[in-house]
Amino acid sequence: MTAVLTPWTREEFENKLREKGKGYHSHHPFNVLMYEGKLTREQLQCWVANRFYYQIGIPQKDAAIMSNCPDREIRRSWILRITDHDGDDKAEGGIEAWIKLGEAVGLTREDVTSLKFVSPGVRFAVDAYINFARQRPWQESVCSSLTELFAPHIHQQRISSWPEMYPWVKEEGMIYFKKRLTEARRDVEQGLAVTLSHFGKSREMQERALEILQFKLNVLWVISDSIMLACCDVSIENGVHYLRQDQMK
Ligand code: AHQ
Repeated sequence: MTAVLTPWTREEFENKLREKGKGYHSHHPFNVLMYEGKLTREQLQCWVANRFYYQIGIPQKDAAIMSNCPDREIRRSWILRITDHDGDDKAEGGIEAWIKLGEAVGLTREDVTSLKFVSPGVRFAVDAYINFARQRPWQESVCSSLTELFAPHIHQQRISSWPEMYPWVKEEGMIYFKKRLTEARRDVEQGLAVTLSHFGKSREMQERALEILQFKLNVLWVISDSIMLACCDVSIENGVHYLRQDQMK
């Protein structure tokens, strides 16, 4: 007979979720190189062009969650995430801000919006995230968005390190990261409340929540793996990465 495990308290459960931050993509070697100022102009362009595919996937993912969610109260607040990215008649939105980031690092609007630089691995990982949201119960998709527990830190890292490490990036490129600092915190408040109550009912459900969060951490990690492969030659000599010139201008 399998032992029935007692559920963690709400606080223990939240701590277990937060402990998964050690697998967040801020620890990925590519993001460490970025933070240390070791990326070339072309490698930063490669990252921006590839990450655009994730950015345009977010509102589709959130619309999938909305379509699966019968709870009007949840939908009333979740819909903000879509306009945060798509914009509305008052604000241009995060997708436009990301295109501006592309122009700030020296790409053209077409370089970004054409998706011509997006690697197969990035497409695969982002599509897996959107399909997860389409197929799984909406509470599971809410839980998967909780990688944003760790996002304010990585946005702040960029805001504070890029001007010094990449002084050639135009100031307006930082608008996106500044915007996400407040939006991510608001998102997490709602996501955490749903996750802690829905998955807090049994130890089995709590373990499922950790599994879901690990899936999304894997999505972000594979995005960085694919970007690193796309813009750095894998033949690393004495720790130096070489860029394949055919990929970027
Ligand atoms: O710009 C990001 C964003 O809008 C979101 C929404 C949220 C989700 O619903 O999964 N996650 C997320 C993230 C964004 N930026 C990433 C980054 O490193 O710039 C971090 C990412 C996340 O932590 O999931």
